[in-house]
Amino acid sequence: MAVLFDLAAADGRRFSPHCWRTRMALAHKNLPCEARATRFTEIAFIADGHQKTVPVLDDDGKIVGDSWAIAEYLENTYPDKPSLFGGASGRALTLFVQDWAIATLHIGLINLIVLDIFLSLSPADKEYFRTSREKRFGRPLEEVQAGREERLPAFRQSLQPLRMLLSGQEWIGGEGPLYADYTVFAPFQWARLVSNFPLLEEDDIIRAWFERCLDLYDGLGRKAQMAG
Ligand SMILES: N[C@@H](CCC(=O)N[C@@H](CS)C(=O)NCC(=O)O)C(=O)O
Repeated sequence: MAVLFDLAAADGRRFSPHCWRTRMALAHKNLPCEARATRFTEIAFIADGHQKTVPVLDDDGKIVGDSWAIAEYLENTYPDKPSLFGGASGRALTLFVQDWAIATLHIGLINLIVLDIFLSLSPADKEYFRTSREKRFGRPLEEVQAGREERLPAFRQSLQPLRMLLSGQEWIGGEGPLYADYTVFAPFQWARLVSNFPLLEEDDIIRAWFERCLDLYDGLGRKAQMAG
C-alpha cells in the first residue's frame, strides 16, 4: 500500500492543507494509502532524506514530494482511475484555482489561525514553528493573529468569486468534485482542524459545498479529528 507522509499535530490531528489535497486526490483515484503521522521535525528523515516539505508519497518505492507533483504523478500513473483534472484544459485551469487558493486562502488564513496552529503542535515542532514563522512574519505569532475579528470581514469578502461560482454549480469541477475542489477544500479543512474561529457565516453557500466535501469518500474529511 502507498504511504503518505502526512503532517501531524501533537495529538495526531492531520491538519496540513497541502497534505489534505493529496489525501483527497488518493481517495478520488480510489487508491488506499497509509497516512503516516509526520512532525515538522521529522520531515528530514523521510525516505531519501532529501524532502523539505510534506506531503511526500511513497508509492511502492517511488518517492514523490510536492502536492502538485503528486497529483500529476497519480494522474499519469493511474490514467484508468477517475481523472483528477478532467483532461489537459482542466489541468491547466486547476493551476489557476490552486494559485487562487494559495494567494487568497492560505495567506488569508495563516494570519487568522497561526497561533492556533502553533498551540496544536508537539513540543519540538512548537519550537521549530515559532522560530521559522516569526522569522518569516518579523513579529511574534501572538501579534500576527491578534485583532483577527477585525480582519475577518475582508477575508470573507475575498471569497466572493468562490460564492459566485458555487451559486451556479455544486462543485468547482462542475458536476462532480475534481482536484480543483480539493485545493480549495484543503485550507478550510486546515482551519477546521486546528481552530474554533468561525470563518464563515452560517448561511454562506461555501459552507454547504464544504459540507459536501467533508462527506466525500465515506466521510474521509469529516472523520478527521477536530480541534478540541
Ligand atoms: N509546494 C509544496 C508545499 C508543501 C508545504 O509547504 N508543506 C508544509 C506543511 S503544510 C511543510 O511541509 N512545511 C515544512 C516546514 O515548514 O518546514 C506542496 O504543495 O506540497
